[in-house]
Amino acid sequence: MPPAGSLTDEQLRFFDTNGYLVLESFSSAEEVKAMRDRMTELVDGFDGASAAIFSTKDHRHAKNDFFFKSAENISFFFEEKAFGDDGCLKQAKELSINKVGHALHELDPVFKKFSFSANISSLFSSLSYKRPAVIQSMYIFKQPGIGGEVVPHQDNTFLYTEPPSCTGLWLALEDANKTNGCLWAIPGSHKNGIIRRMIRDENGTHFDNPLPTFDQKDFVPLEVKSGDLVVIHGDLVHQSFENLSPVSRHALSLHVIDTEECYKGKIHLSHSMEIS
Ligand SMILES: O=C(O)CCC(=O)C(=O)O
Repeated sequence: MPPAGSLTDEQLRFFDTNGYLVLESFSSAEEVKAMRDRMTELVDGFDGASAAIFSTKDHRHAKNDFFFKSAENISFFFEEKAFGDDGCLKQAKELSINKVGHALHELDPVFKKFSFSANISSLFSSLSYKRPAVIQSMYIFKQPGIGGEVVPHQDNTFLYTEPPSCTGLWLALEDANKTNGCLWAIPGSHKNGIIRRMIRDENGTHFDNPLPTFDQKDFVPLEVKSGDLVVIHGDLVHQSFENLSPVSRHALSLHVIDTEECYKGKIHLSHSMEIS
């Protein structure tokens, strides 16, 4: 049997038309368990203090160095709604963390094994990448009751290369559905190019264009099972809603760029790692 990442012509056509693709049962139950268990250990070892809040609504995390330094380490970010009026966590730290990132692929053996597996490598061969490199990795919790929304965006806005080359990989580590905050995407939206870019300069970060209003009727839910992988074109408009349900929705997200001809110094590459 060909590796799970080796795409058929039909899958490539679907990806080209829609800008996303779901690869069912990409990861085994053992692989998923290994990553979930490892994250439990990492959270156990987290002191609960050295962290920032992550919010895609106001991008407050991008206003301090903690976020940018996290490209080189394993940092913890809290949910916006994790804190009470007294400034203390309302629940245990393991139910308060929004995500952990962004160098899990580089620094942690369990996440490294997945990120550089033969399946991932064959996926990027199928997508005709010449020198694919993982530029960031994050474990997203989408906590029960408080899991924050992720507003509509394109990954190329944040991980810009010339020409654009980012592909997102989103591995479900639990079943994801409309109730617990699955991904939603506008099929075909990747055909319209990049809407806006995040610019980082001496004044901090800003966007070159405002975020347009999208018609929610254009989004389709990407409901998936644990172990399924969603492949996301860098120009695909996607989002996820708040998780108000009592069930978490863990996922691992990797972003991969092609370093062969694309990189023009716009993003910090020193912590990207090539997929052989
Ligand atoms: O997990 C989510 O809800 C959103 C993740 C996402 O948009 C991404 O990884 O690009």
